Amino acid sequence: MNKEHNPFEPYSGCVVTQDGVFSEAEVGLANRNSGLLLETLALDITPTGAHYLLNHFDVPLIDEGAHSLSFNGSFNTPFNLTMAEIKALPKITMPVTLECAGNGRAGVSPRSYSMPWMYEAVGTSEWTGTPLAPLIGKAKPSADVVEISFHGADYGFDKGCGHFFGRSLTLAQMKELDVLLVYAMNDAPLLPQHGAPLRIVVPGWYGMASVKWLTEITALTNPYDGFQQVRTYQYRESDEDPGRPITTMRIKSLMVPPGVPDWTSRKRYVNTGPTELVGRAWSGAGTPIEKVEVEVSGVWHPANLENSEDRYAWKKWTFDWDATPGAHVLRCRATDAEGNVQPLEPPWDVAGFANNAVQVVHVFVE
Ligand SMILES: Nc1nc2c(c(=O)[nH]1)N[C@H]1C(S)=C(S)[C@@H](COP(=O)(O)O)O[C@H]1N2
Ligand SMILES: [Mo]
Repeated sequence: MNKEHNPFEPYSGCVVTQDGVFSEAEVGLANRNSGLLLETLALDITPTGAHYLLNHFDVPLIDEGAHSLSFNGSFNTPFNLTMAEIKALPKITMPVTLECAGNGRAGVSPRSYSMPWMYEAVGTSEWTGTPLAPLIGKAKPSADVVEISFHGADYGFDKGCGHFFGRSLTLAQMKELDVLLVYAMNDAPLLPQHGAPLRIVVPGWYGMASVKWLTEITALTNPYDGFQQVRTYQYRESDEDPGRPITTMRIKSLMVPPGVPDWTSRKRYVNTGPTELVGRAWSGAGTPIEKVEVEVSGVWHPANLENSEDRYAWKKWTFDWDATPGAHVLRCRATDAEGNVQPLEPPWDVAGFANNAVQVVHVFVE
């Protein structure tokens, strides 16, 4: 494959979308990039098969026995590690909530033409691996290094530009973040679609930072200019806006839709009487959740919030609802310890990134 050649040019710019009407290409993306089953929000840890997926290109099928990770670029003592060597390093397991920065895009109007997530691009897994910082320390970045970049084995095209998926973090961000080099998810080897045999997990950040199918870690003396770093994952007001990088997850909460669904509309049917509403709330950078509120047909009530020591995992909340007959609209809203609160309407972004507006669930009680 000639990687300089681009068969998809010229890139025609933005595609016009219609609210609530999804193109064949968008449905195709949604079929490949499955979402969390909202009923599994009742569980602390998302069953692996119900964890959302976001794969830009094709899933690389990598032979673990032949795979190695290279630390290269401006390191004073560069080296390679085989998977066996990585698995022999100090091992930790950490529950971390990952959310795609595109989560909620389908609710932003006008909708950006991309993966049309509604609420379900989030999940929490027990990630097992070894802390990355000691390995970066061992490779010794030279004095003029400003960023560390992470490269995936997956190659493809976006906006007429061919590239391997890659992301970077500054040295300062590396110090702040508990980045983990991960080879297992929920006590089992990583599945191909989640990055086998090796990925990173960047706790507290939106998912794009957690590079899968990791092949190389490079020390850079200039900021990384890879497509997935500079051409996308930027907050932008308009197409002309140069943008501001997307980093940590915004405060958000979701609920398990109560009762039973109507097959296609997903509207809910609930029996009259006591019903426990259950959900999760999470925030970026490990900022604690302060409170969760539930709105039932226009009135907000405080929910019970469970304590937990896991800084980077979502928190459980519950609310005892005495369901009265009729049609109701349920919403939930979280606030974090820094006073950030979920908006009632989607925040504007050209690409529909980081929509943390409250979830709306329609129920019919009888
Ligand atoms: N190499 C590579 N890494 C990647 C991606 C990708 O397409 N290629 N997608 C990113 C995005 S946008 C997200 S949200 C998470 C999703 O991780 P998951 O599919 O394991 O849930 O992986 C990130 N890492
Ligand atoms: Mo994502």
